[in-house]
Amino acid sequence: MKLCVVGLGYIGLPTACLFAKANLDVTGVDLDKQKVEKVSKGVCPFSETGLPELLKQVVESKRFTATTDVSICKNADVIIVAVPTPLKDKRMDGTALKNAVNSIAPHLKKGALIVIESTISPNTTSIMVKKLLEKVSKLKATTDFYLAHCPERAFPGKTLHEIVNNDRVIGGIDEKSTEKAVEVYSKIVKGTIYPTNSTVAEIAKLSENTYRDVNIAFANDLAMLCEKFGVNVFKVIELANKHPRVNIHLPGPGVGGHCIPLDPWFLTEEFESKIIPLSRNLNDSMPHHVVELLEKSLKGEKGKIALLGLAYKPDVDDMRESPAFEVAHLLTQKGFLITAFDPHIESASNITLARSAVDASKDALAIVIVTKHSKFKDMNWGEVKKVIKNPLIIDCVNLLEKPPAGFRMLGIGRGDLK
Ligand code: SAJ
Repeated sequence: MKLCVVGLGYIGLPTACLFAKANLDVTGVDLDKQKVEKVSKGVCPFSETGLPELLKQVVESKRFTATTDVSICKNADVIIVAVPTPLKDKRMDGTALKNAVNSIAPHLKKGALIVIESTISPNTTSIMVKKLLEKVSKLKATTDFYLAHCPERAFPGKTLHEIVNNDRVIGGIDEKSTEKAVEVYSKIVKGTIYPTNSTVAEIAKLSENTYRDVNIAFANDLAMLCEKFGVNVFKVIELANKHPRVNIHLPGPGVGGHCIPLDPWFLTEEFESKIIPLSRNLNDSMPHHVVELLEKSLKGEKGKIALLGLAYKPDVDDMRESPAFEVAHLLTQKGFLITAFDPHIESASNITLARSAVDASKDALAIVIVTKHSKFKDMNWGEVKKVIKNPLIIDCVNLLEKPPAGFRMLGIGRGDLK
């Protein structure tokens, strides 16, 4: 079985390698020449647990090759599309998806199966993609080719493990398409595969991330309530979650990443949701709350602020949509000077980086902890105390139970701290 994966990113590349490992003949296609050259030599273009070794293995065994030439799809029995679907004006930007589908369609061979893995708005598969494929290929969906949506659930840092072991929802535009897609994914997925139609699959995927965003918004709301009532929200959540059917999420400085801040908006394109915009806007307001906490303690004094953490979540080097940048932007607007330190990040555009937390804290008026990196847990606060100008910590991620010796501390949801 010949398989093409169009889009060799965080999802496409691991997926291609897993199919090659299952002994399919796999060709990866990407617009990025550099990336194709690197991948063709078995060099992984980004960090992901286990992927560099697997890529090397499948390139050496000649099960996987990469090219920029999409006409290679003419031989493919299966074509998987895993290209970005970013957000634009609170709607899905389908440009890359349309371009990918348009480039594949002229080479579509009869009987081929096309699978869209990208996260997409409801009905994208059965309307936009289907129409485009039929128009350009002159072939007819369900009689000449098969089409399905197979959303991914890969947690960055554990992508390979999750692609293989997580349950999977697969939705075709018709029964045959669903059947074909289930047959293909059974070659790499050990989790249970749940067949459905493409619209259910699209909405199920978006609902997973929207569920998370709405629950994070509730946690953030609860955090501000606990600040008012002078209690520790993390204690409240810990105890509430002792209930067998309660799973309150955690508050934070905002919601980052390339999925959670985007996917909920895909659901509101054609539907007037009440809770989705409310939750999105509440989560996006959290950087303002961080600044409020800081200004309350500094009483008008201006100067340098040390930002600890730039990544959007703990122990990754991914900064996409990270709330740390919104916090830095708001503080800069208010006349503060920002120096950041993140142990997982060497360079970041338009922000001054320090080589250590102590360096960042030199002469600082406060330290704002924005990412709960494990490496921050064994911080040498004695060293920080020696160089900081004003020993104040704003803990946005519940890194510290109580302030280190000689420091004052405030935190999101930490109404117990004065
Ligand atoms: N966050 C909170 N409070 C929480 C959990 C997370 O503030 O209780 C914040 C994080 O700090 C981060 C953001 O939300 O800034 C997103 O974090 P995340 O843990 O949801 O991570 P993602 O976006 O990397 O992964 C999500 C996952 N979706 C679900 O857990 C439902 C993952 O399984 C998906 O595969 C991924 O989105 C995706 O690709 O859709």
